[in-house]
Amino acid sequence: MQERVTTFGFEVKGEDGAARLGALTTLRGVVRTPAFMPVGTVGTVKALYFDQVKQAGADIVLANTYHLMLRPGAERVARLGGLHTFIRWEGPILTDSGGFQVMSLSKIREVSEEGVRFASHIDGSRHMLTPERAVEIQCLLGSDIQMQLDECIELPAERKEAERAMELSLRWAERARAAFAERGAPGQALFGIVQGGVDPELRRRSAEALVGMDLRGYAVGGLAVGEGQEMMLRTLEGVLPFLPAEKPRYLMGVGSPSDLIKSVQRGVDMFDCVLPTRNGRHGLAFTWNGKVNLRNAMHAEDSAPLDPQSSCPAARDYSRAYLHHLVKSGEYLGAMLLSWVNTAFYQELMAAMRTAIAERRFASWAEETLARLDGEGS
Ligand code: PRF
Repeated sequence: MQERVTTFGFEVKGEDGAARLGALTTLRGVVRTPAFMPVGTVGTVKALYFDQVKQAGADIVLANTYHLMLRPGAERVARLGGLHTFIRWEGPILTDSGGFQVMSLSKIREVSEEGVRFASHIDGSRHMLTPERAVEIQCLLGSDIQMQLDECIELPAERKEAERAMELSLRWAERARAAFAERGAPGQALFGIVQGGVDPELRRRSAEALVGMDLRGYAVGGLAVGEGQEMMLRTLEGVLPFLPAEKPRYLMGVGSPSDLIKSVQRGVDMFDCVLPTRNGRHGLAFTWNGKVNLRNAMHAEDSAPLDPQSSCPAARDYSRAYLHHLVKSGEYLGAMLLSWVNTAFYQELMAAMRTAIAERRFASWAEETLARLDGEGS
């Protein structure tokens, strides 16, 4: 009989330069890293069955505290057996804390020491999210990895403003840690989030303080918010040396294939992003030869598939002409097939990175792949 895993763990199994090959162990299964988490904001990876998400190779999905607390409500999900049962995904789930989504979705919001008060983008109802309530909601949902409540500011920002939000996020991390120590189930994990804008000194202070709290993993937040890839990578390079090698590192809300490759090369282990599914719904496909815009008339009579070598039936068996027709007609199936193509491509990309790290040829693989993907314009 297999031994039951009761604790959360992370193991670095191989390294190539700063890139790491690892395994994150949760109660609900092992996550191979570097990992890309498809985004299942409201409990669905849009336009896909979870069977497809699993078959594409995803070990873990992300869901959002903000959306689920508003609808259908965390207490209701708990009464229905928790999020895994409700959505029928048996693997690990990471939930974001809501701080970022309040900032990007709710037009009426007020940040105070206590937390963030906001009006729902759905019906205008008023809600309060505190670090403690964010932990409580994530416990009710039953996610395997929880994120602390943080404040992600818009860039560009004044240093003073970045410092205020970073320090507030640290005080919220401490409150989240205390709440999680009381409520968190064995086997669950709470991650801290490094903030501090693009200021290396603020980032270092944020990272060091969080590391002092001895959390299970560390995320880098506040990036990919308009600063550009070069600045994002420079900021990342300034943060990662202050994070412990033996803990997982998660870059939130990133990114394009080239963002992923360059961030893995710098030592990131986990990612999430709406790009593959959102682009899929908008008629854009990711392939090993770059991005393909299926709205383009050049595909109207092209009977070739997107990628005859792909592991994904949608990329391998359907003509570009048919995909073009579906997208032009605004058909649901167009969104479904392209979300599938892109979700599978992102997983193929992560698998290729893991192989390249294991075989210690990441640098040459990255150079070749980035040249090949260059058509994507990221
Ligand atoms: N904080 C949280 N979630 C996030 C971000 C953040 O800064 C980002 C920024 N790219 C995406 N998702 N909690």
